[in-house]
Amino acid sequence: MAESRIAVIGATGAVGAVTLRLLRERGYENVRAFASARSSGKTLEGGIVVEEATPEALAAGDIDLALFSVGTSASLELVPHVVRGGAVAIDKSSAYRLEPGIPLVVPEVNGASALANDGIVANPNCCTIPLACVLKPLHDAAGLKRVRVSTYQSVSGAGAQRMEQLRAEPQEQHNLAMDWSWDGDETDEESKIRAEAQKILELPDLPISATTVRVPVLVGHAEAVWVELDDALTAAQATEILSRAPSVRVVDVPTPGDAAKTDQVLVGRIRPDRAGENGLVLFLACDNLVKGAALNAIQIAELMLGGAVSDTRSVIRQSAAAVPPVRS
Ligand code: 2RA
Repeated sequence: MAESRIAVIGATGAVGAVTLRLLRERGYENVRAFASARSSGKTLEGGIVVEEATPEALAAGDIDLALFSVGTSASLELVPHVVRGGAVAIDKSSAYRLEPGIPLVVPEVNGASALANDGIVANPNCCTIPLACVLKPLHDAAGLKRVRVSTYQSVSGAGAQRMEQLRAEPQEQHNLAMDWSWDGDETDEESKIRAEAQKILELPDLPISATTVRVPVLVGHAEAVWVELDDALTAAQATEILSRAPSVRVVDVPTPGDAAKTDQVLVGRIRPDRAGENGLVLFLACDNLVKGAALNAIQIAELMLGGAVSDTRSVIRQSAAAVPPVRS
């Protein structure tokens, strides 16, 4: 596993830096860092020198797994080139998440789907990942009928620069924000959470309504979640189910501060929803840079490295010509 040739693209961003740290901690040695021309030549922690992420460099054929944490337009431009070079791309942007035939993967929920890829696996939104980890075991136990979610998202979700801005900002100026693009009368973050959760859970008709809010917290996204179930579950039963769920830890009061730098989704405040039938309310918190982004990508990579990397790569070679077209 350690000899696999791994590239981190977007290495100088908030998620890229965490990806490199986690790869180092997990013993990967053959790791390269790519970023824009502006950061090329910079030496990062661990002594890795940043290379420029050009189409030619990525297509050179000396990368097995490419972990992308760049914006959507950069992913659309660069991912096809690394795939052309024979690598599997695990992409954190929203470029490919909802493309039919491209797996959108939370390993604890639908990990097997990662192996059926044509060279691209999409890494979900940082709110969708913890939500899916919590919804899946509840669905398996009692059937999900309806989900409502309200998020409290830290500024690190908007990038390293926004973290610096928050650090420099006078406390009196701290405020909430809804700093996403509009998708009709929702933010695109709200519509992403719905569409991605439906795809990952393979429940295309599950009604999901989200309200997304940015809060003046550096790291860690939190979510209040209201679920309506087909069959009744008591809060105690739900607690028991969630305490056995992979990557989930039940605590009394989940907070971003407690979730920061941990690998798990913290879930708590599990109680009946007094406003609904067969309803439960819960609160979760997760490090959006770790399980919400970098760790989830590495876990997807490890599914391939531990499973069928040779099968996967042969699928890639056969289908290199079928890489989705670059959208402008
Ligand atoms: C956010 N979901 O927190 C995004 C991460 N890019 O805004």
